[in-house]
Amino acid sequence: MADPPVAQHGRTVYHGSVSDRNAPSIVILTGAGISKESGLDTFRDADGIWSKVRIEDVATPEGFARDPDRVHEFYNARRRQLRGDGIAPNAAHQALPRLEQDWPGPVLLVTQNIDDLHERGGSRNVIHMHGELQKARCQACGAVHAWPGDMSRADSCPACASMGMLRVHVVWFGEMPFEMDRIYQSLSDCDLFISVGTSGNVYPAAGFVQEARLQAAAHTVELNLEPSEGATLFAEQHYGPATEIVPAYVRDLLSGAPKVA
Ligand code: BJW
Repeated sequence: MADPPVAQHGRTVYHGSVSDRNAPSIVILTGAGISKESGLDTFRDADGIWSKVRIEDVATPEGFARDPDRVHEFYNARRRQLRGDGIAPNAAHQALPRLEQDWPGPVLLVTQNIDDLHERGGSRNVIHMHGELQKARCQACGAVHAWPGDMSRADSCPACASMGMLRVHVVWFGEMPFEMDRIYQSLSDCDLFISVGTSGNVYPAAGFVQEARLQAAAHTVELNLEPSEGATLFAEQHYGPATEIVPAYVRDLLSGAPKVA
C-alpha cells in the first residue's frame, strides 16, 4: 500500500491508492472532445459527424426502423475505425486512471462516448451512459453481447436465436441513457465535478453540472477546447487540447493545488 496523504507547504498531497471514506469524491463527465486527438471525430465541430450525416437518419429509433441497413453500416464503419491500427488512447485518457488510482476518495468516470478508449487507457470505474459501439443488443430478448465485428440483419442473437433483431447497444435520441440512478446518486454526493470535452448540447448529461452544484454544492470544473454551451455554470474553466489540459489538471489535483469543494 502506498503512503498516506501528507501535508506539504500547507497543501494536502496524495500518494498512491489509499482509500479514505471521508476523502472528497469526484465525478468526471467526458464527451467526444477527449477522443478527438486519438483520431475520432466529435459530433458538433465544423468537421464533426453531424456535418456528414443527419441525426434523424442514424441516431434515432425511427431512423433505424426506416432503414436498418443504413444504420448498421454507419456503426460498422465507426466500429472498424475504432479497431483500426491508428486509434489508441491519448494522454488525456491515460491521465484519468491516475486519478482513479491515487485519489483517496471515490472517482466515477461517466462517459457519453461509445468508444472503449477510457478502458484501453486504464480506467476501471466507467459508466457508458450512451452505450458501447462494440456491443449488440437483441430487441427480442434484451440480451447484450460483445460484438467487435460488423452487424447486419442476417445476424441472429446468440441468446435467443432470433434473426434480424440485433441493434448496436447505443442510446439514440428519445431513448433513456443507461445507469441514470447510479449517476444521479454519485452527482448528489460528489465534492468535485469535472467535465471534459463535451459541448453541453445533449441532455441529461448537459444538466449534470447543475445537479452537482445544486444537490451537492460541489466545485465544478470545465476542461474543454473552448467554452461550451454551459461554460458559465462552472466555477473553474481551463481551455486547450485535452491532451494538454487534462494531464496538467490531474497533476495539479493530485499535488493538492486546485480547490475541491
Ligand atoms: C475538444 C477537443 C480537444 C474538440 N480537446 N476538447 C429539448 C430540451 C432539452 C432536452 C431535449 C429537448 N428535446 C429533446 C431533448 C432530449 C435529447 C436532447 O438532449 N436533445 C438536445 C439536442 C436538445 N436527449 C435525449 O433524447 C437523451 N435521452 C433522454 O433525454 O431521455 C429522457 C430522460 C429524461 C430525464 C432523465 C434522463 C433521461 C438521449 C441522448 C442520446 C445522445 N446520443 C448520441 C449518439 C450516441 C451514439 C453515437 O455515438 O452514434 O450521443 S448524440 C451525440 O451527442 C452522442 C454524444 O455522446 C452526445 C454528446 O456529444 P458531445 O460528446 O458533447 O460531443 P460534441 O461534438 O457536441 O462536443 C465536443 C466538444 O469537444 C466540443 O465542445 C469541442 O469544443 C470539444 N473538443 N476537440 C478538448 N482536442
